[in-house]
Amino acid sequence: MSGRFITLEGGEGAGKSSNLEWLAERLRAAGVAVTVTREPGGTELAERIRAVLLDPGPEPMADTTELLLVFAARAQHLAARIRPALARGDWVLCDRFMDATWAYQGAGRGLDRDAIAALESLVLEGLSPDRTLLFDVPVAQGMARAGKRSSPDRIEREAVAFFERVRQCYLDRAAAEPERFRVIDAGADLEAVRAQLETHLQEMLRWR
Ligand code: Z5A
Repeated sequence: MSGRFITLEGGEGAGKSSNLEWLAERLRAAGVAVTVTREPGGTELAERIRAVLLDPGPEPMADTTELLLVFAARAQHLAARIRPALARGDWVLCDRFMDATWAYQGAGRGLDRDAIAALESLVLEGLSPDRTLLFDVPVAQGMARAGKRSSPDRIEREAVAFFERVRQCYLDRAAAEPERFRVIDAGADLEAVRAQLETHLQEMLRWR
């Protein structure tokens, strides 16, 4: 695969979506072919799985169902969108990926690590992002930002302690893989966040 795989991660209201298109435009301006996508979702079928995952619905979703749906959406996304884009040389910018599963289903829900690792191996077949930009924001600040929007989805309804575990897991993963992760102080204002992103962008452009 000749492309590059860049993922954006972080908790609620960290600013991933607000900066995804900005990052894509900066890369395009530098002459890079970019595919912008997200998880769960990114293809027509995977977006339908996303809708099921996030719908609060009348029936409580079992944690294992949630885990399998996340991976079902990811398998489709990899096959139909991510791998073809990487094969043609695109840089893929993806709003959330595998680290989110470790953070939300692993740390948040407390699901079995061996089960997650087995599914990761089955679905990813060794693929790993070249770079992960972790938008780190204190939970209360992120929730306050996200809370200004429409009604919360099924996962957004979780308690603060759940999101604290999610944040800590992300930070632990970043500390364990410093060559892949770049941590952004996402609690800063948008201008300051973009100044940090610009530094990381220039570093990535040196890959070419
Ligand atoms: N999920 C999972 O459980 N397991 C998995 O494996 C995967 C996902 C892949 C959907 O993700 C859910 O799927 C997610 C985890 C789960 N659920 N939760 N919770 P999503 O990415 O679609 O949902 P999200 O993380 O909740 O998105 P978000 O809250 O929109 O976060 P964001 O994209 O990082 O934030 P934003 O939309 O860019 O910004 C939020 C608001 O803050 C908005 O009004 C902005 O204008 C404002 N904002 C952004 N940056 C700033 C700064 N710097 N200053 C001030 N205000 C700002």
